[in-house]
Amino acid sequence: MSLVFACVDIPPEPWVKALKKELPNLEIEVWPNIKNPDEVEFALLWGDWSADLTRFSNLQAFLSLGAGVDHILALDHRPVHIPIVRLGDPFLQTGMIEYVIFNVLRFHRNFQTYEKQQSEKHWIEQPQVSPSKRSVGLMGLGSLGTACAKALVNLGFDVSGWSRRAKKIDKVKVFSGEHGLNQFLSQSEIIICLLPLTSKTKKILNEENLKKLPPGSFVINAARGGHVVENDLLKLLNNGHIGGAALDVFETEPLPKENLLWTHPKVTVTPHVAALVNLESAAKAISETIYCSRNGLPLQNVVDPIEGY
Ligand code: NDP
Ligand code: OXD
Repeated sequence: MSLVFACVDIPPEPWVKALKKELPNLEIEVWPNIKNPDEVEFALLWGDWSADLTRFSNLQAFLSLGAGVDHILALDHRPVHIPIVRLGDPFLQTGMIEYVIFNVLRFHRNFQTYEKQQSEKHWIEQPQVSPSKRSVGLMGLGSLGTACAKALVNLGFDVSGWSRRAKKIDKVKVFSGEHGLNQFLSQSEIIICLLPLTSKTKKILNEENLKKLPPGSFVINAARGGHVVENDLLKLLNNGHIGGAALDVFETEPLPKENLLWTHPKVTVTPHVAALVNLESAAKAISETIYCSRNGLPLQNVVDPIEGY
């Protein structure tokens, strides 16, 4: 029985080595060189991969090499009874907290303005607002959103969050459901998107919703490019309603050279690196899932295929 490694644009060798270290007896095949499709129990997937899934008659689980599973849910003719397991690696939280705090502080302390001033050799003091007077809103309060919300609370920010179901997080104002969205948006000066990409969250940051933010607000998207309608965002950046954006993910990745976001003075672009997957801890998490599956133990981080996350 084996695992097939099918992660687009990711060199397989280090992963094969790291997984073998955890599970020495695991047979690993690297896509597309599959000797025995009938032997494949686990498919470890990332990126825009496609295959005739009927070849894998003994598949036990789809494993994502990331926290997101939109790439797996999008597979043609995916057998719906086979569980999808997202990567539940605490290391992802560390990276995401760093990315979010860095960008929130950059907007909060006017570094976008200071960078412009430096390019023009202008010595102008900008006002300093107390973090308790700066409202920061997390769209998505799952494993990453909650970790970031707590880190922002610790820095003294006025933190709120929006999730599907109501929940309690100390010192965080939680809004939920579709009715909570308007209220959440209307009071968030910096929003951070950490939602999964599902049929309900796709294009959620469109002109209509972005206009609900207070004038001059900032947008941070570290979730998926499909959450933001890029042309709508550009329009609102250009008319000043949105004061700046930090974007880690895009409708098309890599971001095409001609995309206006690359050179927009109010946009910072990073190449989908907010929280990089760590080889060692991810290999441990994946191996644990394989161990549980093989031993009839309950799987953690299984995705609800109806909700899409
Ligand atoms: P989780 O599944 O743990 O959390 C998802 C959150 O979104 C939950 O709070 C959930 O609500 C909320 N949510 C889902 N659907 C809706 C909806 N329709 N309305 C309101 N809230 C909704 O995900 P993670 O925190 O682990 O990850 C979030 C995303 O971050 C990933 O899906 C991935 O796309 C992205 N990511 C990006 C990385 C990068 O490097 N740029 C790295 C890792 C992840 P509830 O709590 O009620 O269920
Ligand atoms: C993920 C990602 O989903 O890297 O883990 O985007």
